[in-house]
Parts: sequence; C-alpha cells; structure tokens
Amino acid sequence: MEQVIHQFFDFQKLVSALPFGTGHINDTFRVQIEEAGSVKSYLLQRINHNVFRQPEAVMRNIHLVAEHLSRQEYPLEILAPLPALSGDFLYRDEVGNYWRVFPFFEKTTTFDKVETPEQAFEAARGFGVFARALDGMDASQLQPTIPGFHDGMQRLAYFKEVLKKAIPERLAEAKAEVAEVLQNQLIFKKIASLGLPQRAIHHDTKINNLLFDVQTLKAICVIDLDTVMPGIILSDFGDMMRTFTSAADEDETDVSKVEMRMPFFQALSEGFLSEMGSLLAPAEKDNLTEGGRWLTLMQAVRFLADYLEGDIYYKTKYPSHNLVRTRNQLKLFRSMTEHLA
Ligand code: GN1
Ligand code: MG
Repeated sequence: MEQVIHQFFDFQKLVSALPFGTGHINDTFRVQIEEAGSVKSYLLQRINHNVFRQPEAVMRNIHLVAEHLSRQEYPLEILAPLPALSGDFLYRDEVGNYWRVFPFFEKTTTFDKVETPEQAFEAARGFGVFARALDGMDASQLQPTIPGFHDGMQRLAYFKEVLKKAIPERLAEAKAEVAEVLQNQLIFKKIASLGLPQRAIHHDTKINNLLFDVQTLKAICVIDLDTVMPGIILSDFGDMMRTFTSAADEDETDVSKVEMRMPFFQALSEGFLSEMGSLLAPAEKDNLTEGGRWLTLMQAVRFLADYLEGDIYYKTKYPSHNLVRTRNQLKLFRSMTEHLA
C-alpha cells in the first residue's frame, strides 16, 4: 500500500494505514503520513471495479458535482478528490486496481444508526441541502455509473432471472422471503408509472454517508458520491426512511428489534422538506413516503438476489449475511406498511 500512497504524495514516513468505515463496496483506509514534519490524515480508497465498471466515469461525475456545488451558495464542505502526482484522480496499480484519495475531515464523525429524532432532522436537512444545491443541475451530464441502479422494475426482472439459476440450498432456505418479495412486487410498477422527473440524485443517503461535527453534531459534509447519477427524489428520501427510521442496524439478526420509528420519520421529513419542500413537484411530494417502502423492498430484493447468487456483490461476514439482511429489510418493509397504511 505504501507504493500506492507514493503515487499521491511525496512523504517522509507512512505513520499508519488502517481500514476505515463500514462500506459494503469499496475498501477504505485512513492513512497518516508525515509530510514536512507534521502528520496528516487522508482517506485512501480502492474502488470496487466489479461494481463500478467505469471508475473514470465515477470520478467524472464526482468532479462535475463538486464543480456545480462550488458555484452555488453551498453551506457544507464539498467532497473533492485529491490528484495523484501524475495529475490524474485515479491511480491504476499493476494488478488493475483503481485507487483514489480524498481529504480526511478532522473533528467529524459518522453514525451507522440514528439515535435521536434530532439527529434524523439534522441528517435529513444535510441531505436536503445537498439535493437543493443540485436542483438546478442538468442531470443528463451525469453518467449512470451502475446501469439501472435504482430501477425497481429492472431489479425485479433481474431477481426473477436469478431465481432460475439460484443455488438450490439457498433457494430452499429463502422460500418465504422470495414469496414475500413476489407478493409485493406491484410497488415497483406503481412507482415506475409515476414518471417522476429525473434529477441529479445521491442514491445512497444512508446516515453513515454524512459527516457530522463531533462537537456541535451539525451536518458537515455529504460523502460517498459514487452513485450520484440521474434518478428520482424518492431514492434519496426512501433511503433515509430505510436507514434513519429503523430501530436496528441493517444486519440485526433479531428482527423483532426492527421497527419503523414514527418520531424519527416525522423529524426526517421536516428536516428534508425544510430545504427541499418548495422545490418538489406535487407528484414527488405526494409519493415521498411511498418511496420508503419502495426503496426498502428494492434493498431486500438486492440482498436476496445476492444471497441466491452466492454473495458476488456485497461484502459479507458470514454465509447467511445477505439472508439476514434480507429478513431485516423485509421486516422493516412490513413495519413501514403497518405504520403508513
Ligand atoms: C452499498 O457501500 P455502501 O455501504 O455505501 C450500496 C447501496 C446500498 C447499501 C446497503 C454501490 O452502499 O446501494 O443501499 O450498500 N452501494 C452500491 O447498505 O451498491
Ligand atoms: Mg457509504
């Protein structure tokens, strides 16, 4: 790894390089190097190019977004990559891995779970600030870096293909979950038929993709811009509902702990709408809440497809990890349905 870091910096000593964060896709490290007598931290990432087939397109999107944000009155920090010594934002090593470096924001923290409604409000406000600043951006400039990423109909069609070639033991194990997905599949058609406007969308508004100030706990920076691409606002609102309102982590095995928490939902709605309320079309506004069920079921479909295919997409820690995640998300989907009916 030291050799990789040398591509980005002229440094005297590598102080440390440790895995960082809880992402499911890329590999992230916090590196500390000694430059000109002082120790500085950076974030080094190896892009998963099995998922992001065109890393250059990812970097181009991030660059376009950063440029757009820097032309707005944008009150948050802008996440912009740091160039390698070659001047490029990506370094491709001899085995074909792609690496990049971001600044490390000191005195910030992230959370994997929302603990209070106030935190839900602040996080949703933060993502709302980001969405607001991108409201005027021409989304067609951005390349869909993962084709059909949040296209529910496409995800469902793919899931049905996977069913035909699924690992037999896993298919037997997940019979009930497969049936539950199929029973609820109409929601994908329903959302697709709304014909909502295409915007520049973050597409991964999990609570851990926002940096908070350690002291004030105010939103500092929206991170993980790899999936910023054209999409619908329901993706971002829905993923906040999925990750802010659940009382448990996404891979909690005891699903009795997984519950949609209404006060958190109210706080997140208020936070997001305080920024975006006046910019949404009526059809967007009217369907925001349904976005939570849609996105959560889509996430269950993605985890379940990956389980049935043999864990080729998400990082897993044990063999049934993707099934555990599926069950968890299906429980959340049911809880949302009960609370929102
Ligand atoms: C992935 O890597 P991470 O944790 O930021 C995924 C999201 C999922 C999420 C599930 C590119 O995000 O779409 O919602 O896991 N990112 C990609 O927690 O697939
Ligand atoms: Mg992330």
